[in-house]
Parts: sequence; structure tokens; C-alpha cells
Amino acid sequence: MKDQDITLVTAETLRNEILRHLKLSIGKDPSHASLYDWRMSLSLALRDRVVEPWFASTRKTYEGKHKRVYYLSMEFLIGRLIEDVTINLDVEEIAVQAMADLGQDYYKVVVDEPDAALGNGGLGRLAACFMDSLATLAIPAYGYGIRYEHGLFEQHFEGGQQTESAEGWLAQRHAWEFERPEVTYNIHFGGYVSEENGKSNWNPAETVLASAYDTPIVGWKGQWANTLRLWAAKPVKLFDLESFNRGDYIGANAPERLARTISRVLYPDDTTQDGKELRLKQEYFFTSASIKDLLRRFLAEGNKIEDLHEHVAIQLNDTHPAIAGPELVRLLIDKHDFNIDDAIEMARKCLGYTNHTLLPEALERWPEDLFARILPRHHRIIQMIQDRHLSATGSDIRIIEHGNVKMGELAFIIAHSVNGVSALHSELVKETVFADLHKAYPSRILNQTNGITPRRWLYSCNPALRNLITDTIGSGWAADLERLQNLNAHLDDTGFLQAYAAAKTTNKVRLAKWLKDRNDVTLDTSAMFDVQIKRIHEYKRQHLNILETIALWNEIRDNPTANWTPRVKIFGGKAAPGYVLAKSIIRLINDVAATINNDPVTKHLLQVVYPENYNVSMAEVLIPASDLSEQISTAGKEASGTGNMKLSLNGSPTIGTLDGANVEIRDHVGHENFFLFGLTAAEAQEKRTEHGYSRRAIEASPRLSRVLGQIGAGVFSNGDHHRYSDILHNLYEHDYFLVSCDFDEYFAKQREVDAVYLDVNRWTRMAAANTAGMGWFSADRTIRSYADQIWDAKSVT
Ligand code: 4GP
Repeated sequence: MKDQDITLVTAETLRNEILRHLKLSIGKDPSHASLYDWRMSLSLALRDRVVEPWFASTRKTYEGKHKRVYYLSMEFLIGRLIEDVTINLDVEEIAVQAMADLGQDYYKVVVDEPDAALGNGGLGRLAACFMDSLATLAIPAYGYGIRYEHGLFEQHFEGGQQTESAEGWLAQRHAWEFERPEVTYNIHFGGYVSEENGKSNWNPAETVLASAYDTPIVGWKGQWANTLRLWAAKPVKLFDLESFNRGDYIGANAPERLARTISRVLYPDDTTQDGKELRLKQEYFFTSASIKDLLRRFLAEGNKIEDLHEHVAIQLNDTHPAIAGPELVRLLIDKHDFNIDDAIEMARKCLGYTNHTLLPEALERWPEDLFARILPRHHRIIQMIQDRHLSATGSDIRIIEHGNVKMGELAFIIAHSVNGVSALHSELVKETVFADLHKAYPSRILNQTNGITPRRWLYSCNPALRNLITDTIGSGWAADLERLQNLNAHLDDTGFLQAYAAAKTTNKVRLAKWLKDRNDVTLDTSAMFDVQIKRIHEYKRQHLNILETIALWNEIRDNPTANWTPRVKIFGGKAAPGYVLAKSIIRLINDVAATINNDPVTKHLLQVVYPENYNVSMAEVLIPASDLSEQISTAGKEASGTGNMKLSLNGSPTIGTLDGANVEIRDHVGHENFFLFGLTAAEAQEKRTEHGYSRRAIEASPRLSRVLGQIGAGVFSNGDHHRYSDILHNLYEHDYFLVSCDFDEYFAKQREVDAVYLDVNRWTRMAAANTAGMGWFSADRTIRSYADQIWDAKSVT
């Protein structure tokens, strides 16, 4: 289908289409067009090219009555789309040329696009990668989520401290979406349940409208396109005219305000207390709209409701959409006359649940009174699901317990399949958070190790390496990533290694320029770029990294003429606004940077850089330029990681613990190409049972004691002894994440990294071996496996 006229585009035709949009869609004369106008026109012209494959895919799905996958997710961290689309349609060069012919710089236009930051981190970006792979594999699918007006907050540093401001990606028109004002559903909240003739009726108190916006997601070579359908909340009644006529202008707008609040802001995930009620409403809002929408589509095809599971697979991306279970049961009973047992059975056949975290505090639970107040009918249905589970299994695990509705348990019990996201994580899911449920349902938990789309995370973001790979092993690898193994035959070829190193240098120079322009920071591109990019969290241990940085600084100062390996430590990531200790870690990194970067003795050897507002677009510049990937979470805490995959794929060996997908990455790239340190998950668990373990570890490490002493003495805080008492207290008294215990081994391993880096050939070979070994981590492999093992869904050929 590649040769369909859809991709038969030349620079000239594209140029004309851009001009046509500039005139007719944007209403601008080229001589007055701004960067925004050009960007919109280019995006619209590209979007036109996606519409044909999109329609064709939909038609084929209807004609063949193919099973559809519905991926329900609170987050879709899709980032920018122009390059995504030009790459997938294979028209990048043409787009560059067309824009040049119009006197515009394509790459300037590309970076003018705001990131669609509709997610917090890993789970949201995974959803975006999965959408790309579903389209590439031609599996009919919908992504369902929320069209937040404000995506993840913008991060700023003031005096080194994180501050937040509202993000405004929709302040300008979003070029890629199609508004569907005719696709709306009433979503209800509150009220009470009445019984009549043995039937329960929900009499809700509030109703908002869910209104659809569709973005086509096109796969590789434009062969297939699926839909990302995001819901915006709107008032059922636009305006309260009665109040207005009484002169109550504020009251008149109340319905609109209430409704819009629901899709206004994406909540940072770890902030658990604020806005609980609103978050529950958000979850129900998008889930209910999605279930109603998929049922409507299913019935419109003339299917029998008894066959729902043959046509529909619903995947719950974490517990946020877990209410899909009770909602589907409710609709089957109330609208389709199912009895409760059949309804539960049908819901189970349709639903799969992916768990993304073992941190108990991150497993959602709602106060029962709140839940029953907002969703009274669902509250009862959950009790019925629970009753049946208890009597069928003899298990004593409840969904509702101690005044809480536990969404993890609900998702587990109502789904036919529960999966973890790396081999280790899936085992730990069985042994820890869901140990008892695993006993009751021994075949329910599966593993599906995460993956990343190689189109965005190599082909598009790393043209230097992309070209080298294609020159070396030929094309075709972007949709068949395991072919990267063919690079192994070149690992001892000096010419190849030199070219590989040159590609890395190109990317490092690109990053240096980007940082110079953005933050006026100058980087030494011959130094090792040592990168830790991810949300700031104690378990991810950015503090371990910065403590090691201080220790290194001390040793360079003690012995400035030794043969040190110059390093730039690069951090990127946001802390949830309510997470005080994470914010302290951010401030410490910035304080340490201010001190170290100005030290004349060390500044040519050690630099700390922390560009604010890390997002997908920043990752696309940082990852290709990275030399060393920091994956240093406390073993047993990182479910998988996907940044670890992106970095390794782009030739950045890992220094890391045996945690999450690190374990599998190490197996794939070769143990000799991975810098392993630290306690294992089992050892970590054991360590926590020893009384006073952290204080003992600190006292046994003169290096760490010295660093902590300096922080306490105010060396990095202008003499303020108290600024970091929270971090210090934490490390001495309840170092749950075992920073103190892993510190010495981490420091030693970093020195091993230093030594290898000085041997350019050896290092480059190691980096290239990482690229060669990472093919298995394509999200295409992950999606195939979900399709086979969970969804029973097929590619449409
Ligand atoms: C993340 C996990 O922390 C990360 O290890 C994993 O790679 C990612 O999900 C995708 O599976 N979890 C979240 C979250 O983003 O909000 O819990």
C-alpha cells in the first residue's frame, strides 16, 4: 500500500497544499505569515495525507469485522507530531524541501510545535509508543483518554527550587485533531439508586457531556492509521439563562465551570490528597464515555451483544480506568438485560489490566464514602463483584476494605489478564502486591516487558545514527528492529566504530548548541555526557547520583592532576508539586551545580547541568547525545523503565541496578556491556530488616560521611545548615531506598566507567553493542505479544 497515491507526494504538491491551507484554513497572505501560520499550514497539509489511510483502515476494519483493541489511559504523552508524521509517511525530505521553497526552515517550524504533554511519565509515554506500534502493525485500535486543557505543569527553577505554572498547549489551535461535536455522551455523577420491579435505577444528581476529539495516529509507511479519541467535558446546558436574567452572572456560568473543570488539568500522579473527588470524576468521565462509545460502535455493526468479547478487547493502562469493569457490567445489566453473573463474566472476557508500579502508595484507593457518593450504582456493583469473587475462590481478599475501595484489587478481579511490565516486575507482582490474588487466580498474571517505538526513539530523533545503521545493514530495521543484531558483525571493524563515534559526537554537538541557545550553558563535548532523565522520585535515586557527584568533586580537588575522565552530569525531570523531598533533591542538584560549575580547580573536569522543564522533546535531544545512562533505582522498585531502553538503543551503556527492565537489557546487550552495581531486590528486602542499616553504612563509608557532612555544614547552601536536613535525616534514619547501602559500590562502579571511557575504542564498541542488542525492546514486539496473549487481536493484512 506504500505506493498508494497518499504517499505519492512531491515537494511541489506539498508546497501547494501548504499554501492552500495558509490561504483558506489560516486566512493569511504568505507575505504576512508568522512561524505559527506556517506551522499550522504544514501540519494541516500533512494531516490531509493521513486522512486517506485513516479512512481506508476504518473501512477495512468494518468490512472484515475485525476485533478492535481499546487502550484506556489517563495519559498519552505524545509530544510533538509534525516529525512523527513526516517520518511515518516517509516525506521528511519532501517537507524540508517544500518549506525551503517557501523560504521557511522546516526544523524551526518543527520545534515551534508545543508538546502535547498529556502525561506524567513512563506510563503515559508507553501509551504513546503503543499507539505508534498498533498503527504500524495494522491492528485496529482506539486510544481513549482525556483532552486536558492544561497538560503536565511547566517546571521553572527559581533560586534552584522548582516552581510550577500551568501549561497551555491548547492556547493555540491544535492542528492534528478533528472535533466531533456530534459524538457526545451524558456522563452522570452522584444522586441515589432506587429499586423498581427488581431493577436498580440510578438517579444521578449531576450530568456533564463528554465530547470527542479525534487525532489520527499513522503507522510506519502510512499503511494504517488508528484513532486517538480524547474526551473534553462540556456542560449539558451551556448557560443558566434564568440566573443570568436575575442578574446572577456568576451563577449563570456555573454549569459550564463545573463541567470544564473535569477536563481542565492533568494531575501529577503522586499528589494523592488534593482534588481526590475531581480525579475520581475524571476517571469515571473518560472511562464511561469510552465504554459507551465502543458499545455504540459494536452495536452499529449489527453484532449481538453476547459476542462482545469476540470483537472488543479493552486494556486498562493502570488502575485509573478500572471503573470500566463496573461501568460495563452496569450497562450490560441496565441496557442489555444481562443478569449480574453473565455481565461480570462478559466484562472479564473483554478486560485486561496492566500494573505499572509496586509502590503501595501509588495503587489507587478511594474513601468508600466519597466513592459511594459520586458513583452509588457502581459502589453496589463492586460489592456484587466482590461477593462473587469471595464465594468462587474462598479468598479473603476484598475490593472494599477498611472504608476504602481498592482499585488494584478491582482491576485484578474484573480482568481476565493482569500483566506486569518487565520480567522481574511481573514476578514481584505475584510475590508482593497481589500475592493472595495470585493464589486465587494462578494463571491470571502474565508478563509483557515494555518496549519503545524505534521510529521516534531512533529513526526520527537520531538521524546521524539512523544513517549509519542503514548504510551498514540496509534499510528495513525501523519496522523490524531485531535486524540491529546484524550490527554485531561490524563491532570489530574500526571504520564502523569510528563512524559510530562520529555520530555520537554529532549528537553531542547538537545538544551543546541546544543548551547554549536555551540556557547559555557551554558544554565540553569531549567530556562524557552522563544522563539521568525521569521523574524525580526517591526510589529513582537522583540523590544517589548527586551525592556521588559531590564525592567525585572532592576527589578531584584532593588530587587535581590525576588522569580524570571529564564528565558532564545531566539531569532532567519534574517532581510532583506536593512531593517535598523530591523538590529538596532538585534544589540540592541545582545548589551543587552552582558550586561545582564555578570551581576553577574542577570546572574543566566536572559539570552539572539541569535544564528545566524536561519533556518528550527535550528527551529527543538528550538521548542521542548521552554517553552513559543512569538507571540506579533501588532494586525492586522500578517496574520497568523505558528511558533505559531509549538510551541503550541510542548507544548509551547503562550504569544500573538489577531492577525493572534493566535485567533484560543487560541480558540482551551482554553483561560485559552493562555496568552493574547494587543490592538485588531480595537483598534490599533483607537489608531493611537489619536494625540501623543506613547509619551503619554511612559510618562505614568515609567518602559518604564526608559528603553528608559537607551538605550539613552548608557547603552548597551558603552556610545554611538546615536547608537539607530533610534529606540528611532521611538518609540517616529511614533510608528506605538504600542510598547509603549502595553508595560505595556505585562510586566504585563509576570509576570503572571512567577507565573504560578513556579507551575510546572499547567504549565505542560497548555503545555499539548496546544498539545492536536492543532490537527486542521495540514496542512492536510488545504489542504483538499483547495481541497474541491478551487481546486475541490480529493485524489486518
Ligand atoms: C511507570 C513505571 O514507573 C516505569 O517503571 C514503567 O516503565 C512505566 O510506568 C511504563 O510501564 N509508572 C508510571 C506511573 O508512570 O504513573 O505509575
